[in-house]
Amino acid sequence: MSFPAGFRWGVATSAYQIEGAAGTDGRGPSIWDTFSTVPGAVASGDTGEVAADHYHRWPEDLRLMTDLGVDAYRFSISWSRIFPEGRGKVEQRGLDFYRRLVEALRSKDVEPFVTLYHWDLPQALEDQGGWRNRDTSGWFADYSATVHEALKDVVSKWTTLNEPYCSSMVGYAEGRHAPGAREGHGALAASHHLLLGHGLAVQSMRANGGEGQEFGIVLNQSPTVPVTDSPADVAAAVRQDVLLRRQFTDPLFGGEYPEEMTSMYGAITDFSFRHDEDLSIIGQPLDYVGLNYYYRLHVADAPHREPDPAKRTAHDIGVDTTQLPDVQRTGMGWPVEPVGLTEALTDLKARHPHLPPVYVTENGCVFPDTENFEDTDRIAFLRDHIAAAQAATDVDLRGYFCWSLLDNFEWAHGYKHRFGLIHIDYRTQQRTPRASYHWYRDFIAAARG
Ligand code: GBH
Repeated sequence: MSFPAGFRWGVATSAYQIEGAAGTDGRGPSIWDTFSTVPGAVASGDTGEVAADHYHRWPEDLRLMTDLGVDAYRFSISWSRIFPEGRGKVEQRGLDFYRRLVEALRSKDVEPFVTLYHWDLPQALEDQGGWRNRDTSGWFADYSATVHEALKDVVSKWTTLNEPYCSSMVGYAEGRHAPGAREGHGALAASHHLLLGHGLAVQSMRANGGEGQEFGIVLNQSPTVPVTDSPADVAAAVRQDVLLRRQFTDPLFGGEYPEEMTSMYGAITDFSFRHDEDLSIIGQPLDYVGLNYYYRLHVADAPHREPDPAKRTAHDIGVDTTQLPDVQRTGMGWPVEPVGLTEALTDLKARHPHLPPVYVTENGCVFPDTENFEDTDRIAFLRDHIAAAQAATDVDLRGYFCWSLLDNFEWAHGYKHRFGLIHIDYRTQQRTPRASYHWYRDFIAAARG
């Protein structure tokens, strides 16, 4: 395989999943601190309170990254370390932590790719309605501008949101993520306010100047495949695609929301949270887009059996997403289909010919054997997916980030599923590179030639 000069090879993490130190240096609680203590919300009652203790052990983690040979590291900033109350008083110790990390990365020629929001809203803002509240968009822009001002001399790649689909639909409609709500209208409003917050944040950071600054967003992109070519299944696939992908990509890159949204949520038809001026803010040009790929969705029509509109959520669109093709599955139950990564990349480019440059900002897996140090299934997975990314030849692909550097807090699954190239012993916090770590190191070295 050959890759263009300057192609970035990286690893990715996120704040709540690895940092721990939940009460340290003035950090305020986030919705994940709250949610993970709700009985039954997270497997085994796990929380991110300690996680991989990266807040204290980052120098060792940086050493492991340097030995791995990556030239880019994607991580997220914890909003509630910077603003413990979400807004108002700034916590300087939070900014100092990220400055130390970023300066150390730079000194090792690892470029920081900062994500400003990876699902951990300050609890104080959730108490004021969270992403249902339009004001949260502005507070996110204020927070982003504060971090940008503090780090713009050492950071040039700024991602606003990680997977807004998960923040709104998994958090406010399905209720499987924080804040654990099951709503219709509220979840759709959350989606819109996340997009608006993205646009306002990019505006305020751009206005803040700085050299070589680039702004983007990261989206999860599961291609949708109807299980038969019946009109009902095909229509179900369209609804699913609108929900997961086009609800975000159409306004971001096409300047408008999908027409289908006005009818596909049944009784949920009030979109008055969309103001006329919002689309131009949401759709302003970006410098890059990050794409996360894990699996394709195989879907069938599932006519509503529950007609009570009061019980509808924004996730309930008459689609069965539990259909599985006859292929290998990961430890998460996700089908292994590298071709889906080629499709995700080419679909996005086909729908939006003026798409900015693209990074694969997350790709990775767990398997029953990935608890082990000899994680051969993961090696095959990564190799095949990197090849699939490269096969999307019409896309201006600039880099690939493996999820994840370390084993970490896998949200509602707690610590059970281990996505790391590096194993963590959670009793001792000992780090041990797996076979996949050594494989990725050799692969990167060979790809650079
Ligand atoms: C990514 O999301 C996340 O950005 C990252 O933080 C995460 O660790 C990684 O995936 C691996 O999962 O509660 O079982 O119903 C990928 C898309 C969407 C996959 C939400 C998990 C909920 C799983 N994710 N989905 S479950």
